[in-house]
Amino acid sequence: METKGSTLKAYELAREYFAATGVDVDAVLDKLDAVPISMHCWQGDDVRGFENPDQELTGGIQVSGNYPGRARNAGELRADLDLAMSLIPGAKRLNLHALYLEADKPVGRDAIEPRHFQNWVDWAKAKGIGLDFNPSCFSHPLSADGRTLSHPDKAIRQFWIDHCKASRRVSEHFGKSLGTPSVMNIWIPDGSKDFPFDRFGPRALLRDALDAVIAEPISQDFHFDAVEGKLFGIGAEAYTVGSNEFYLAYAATRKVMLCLDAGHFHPTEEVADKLSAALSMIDRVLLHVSRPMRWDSDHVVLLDDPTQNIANELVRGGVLPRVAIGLDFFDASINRIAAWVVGTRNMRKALLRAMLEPATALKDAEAKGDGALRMALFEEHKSSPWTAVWAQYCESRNTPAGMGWMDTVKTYERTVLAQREG
Ligand code: RNT
Ligand code: ZN
Repeated sequence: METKGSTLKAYELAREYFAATGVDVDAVLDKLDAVPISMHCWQGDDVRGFENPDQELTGGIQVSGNYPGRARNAGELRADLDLAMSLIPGAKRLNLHALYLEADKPVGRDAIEPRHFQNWVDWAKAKGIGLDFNPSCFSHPLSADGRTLSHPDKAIRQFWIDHCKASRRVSEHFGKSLGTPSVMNIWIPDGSKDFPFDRFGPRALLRDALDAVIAEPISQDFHFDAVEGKLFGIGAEAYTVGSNEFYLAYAATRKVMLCLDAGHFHPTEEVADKLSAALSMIDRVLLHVSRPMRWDSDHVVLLDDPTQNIANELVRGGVLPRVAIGLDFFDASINRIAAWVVGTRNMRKALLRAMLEPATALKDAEAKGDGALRMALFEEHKSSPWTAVWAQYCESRNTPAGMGWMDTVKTYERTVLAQREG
């Protein structure tokens, strides 16, 4: 795609504007482009996967909507991802769940192997992107009690331990095959609807189960373990075994990554403030960038304050090398590819705006205790010509700036997605 003359002109003016605040825009764009964002496969098919088409989604998470065009198999999902990724500038990864295996006959979750994901690895290799992974501890008969790694029955607990161990081998294989470590995130739905008598017992079981899962060392050249806490789930309102405090302490003592999902806290809490807290003592964090709305933790990411605040912290704190950016939303009420494109582009827009901040002036104002100046600088930055930089960035990376990408999605909807009914 040629950069349009008007885009270039606006960019040059913007570059001057930012240069005057001490920001080198060309350098920013190179830096921005290299930050990987891990897109989650599960937006494309409503978290169903290919293990068992009849298995309903469980685990206290819910997808609402039945917009036509859901990907029904791995081929369709990869085609949809190809399209979405072509409309999103910058480095990307794909985050897979164990549910997205491809096998001729049913495979127990405790028996999944790297070969069941080889098509994904080949696809990722051809695209030059990395893969991340997740054991799937939900949507399964053995998770029906609402307990997995903390299940009181030793045999069921062991099944989920074995699933997580098998998942680590898949994750390691991703890292070895693609030359970039896979981040494997463990999220479990364990909890209870009403007040439990015993809150200690299940957490002791979970701690020991996780210790068993990560017992075998795997090189960080290939694989990282991450653990994701949560405040509550649907049907698990009173108690979540894997709460944020539980995993914060777990990650700090076991030296694994802490996963912070933007939708997993009390409504007025923001993940942005937790980054500097966690990263003061923990080496690495995984983000699930998402948007909570009432009871739902997984609306499509907007360019809203919570998202911007996260990006600001990553850039201001210089912690991008220690934070893996993943997305976690699922909306089945709109075109699913558009959901990916909007959410992923928004995360990158937020990073761009953060990188364009007048950091020197802000630091200076803060050091001098000049609160009014700091506030004015923050506010001025909101109406800075960052959109001109974004447009030039998109066009220089062969992705449409502005609304241009929507035509492509609409055409694909008409010619491909609409044929998928039935
Ligand atoms: C659930 C967690 C978890 C899942 C995905 C499918 O509340 O956020 O990350 O959304 O693993
Ligand atoms: Zn999540």
